[in-house]
Amino acid sequence: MTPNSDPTVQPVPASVVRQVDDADTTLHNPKLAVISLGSNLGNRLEALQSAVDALADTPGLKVKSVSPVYETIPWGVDPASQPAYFNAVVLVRTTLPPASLLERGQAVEEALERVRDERWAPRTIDVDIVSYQDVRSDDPRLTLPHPRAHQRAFVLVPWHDVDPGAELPGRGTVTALLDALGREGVTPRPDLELSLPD
Ligand code: PH2
Ligand code: MG
Ligand code: MG
Repeated sequence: MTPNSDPTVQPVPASVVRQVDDADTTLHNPKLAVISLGSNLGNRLEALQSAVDALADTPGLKVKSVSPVYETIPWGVDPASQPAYFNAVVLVRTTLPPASLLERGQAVEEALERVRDERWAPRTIDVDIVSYQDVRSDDPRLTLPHPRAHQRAFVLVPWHDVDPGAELPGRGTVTALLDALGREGVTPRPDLELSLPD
């Protein structure tokens, strides 16, 4: 007997189906994570957008906001030795635990043909977890929050744009960190924009 030939089984109205679909994509008790994106090889804007799109396409994750794009001087290396970066920050809500979010970020890097070279070598894309809710962890595979985020204007400036009241767990407010650090080497690129997939 097919389900429809059973007189006790009523067809489900389309409006209810839609509600169920919506419910399926609504995350239960999601955590807020802050992700930094960087690129200084190839088509930098395209790489950042592809990373945003891939993150948005992750089950159990919703992209909440995407920051403006900044052109930034390479940090931690001789700035003359590398092309300038494009950086942005993405806020996400996710039910993925930190380790799974890290794995997803690495999968996105691999999909965008990131070559793992020496430390801080130029890269097509870098996907870093800056913070995950208020979690603090010194697990060497994933230190939370990111151990250098407080020193990096290329992280703090775009983060402040999308969440002016943000706090870096254990380090204070992003506003105070930015006041101490300054915005040197971080130039807005209002001519460029990342889109938030719907
Ligand atoms: N990432 C690094 C090292 N230095 N400098 C800038 N401006 N932007 C980055 O994303 C960046 C960096 C290591 O991941
Ligand atoms: Mg990095
Ligand atoms: Mg990284």
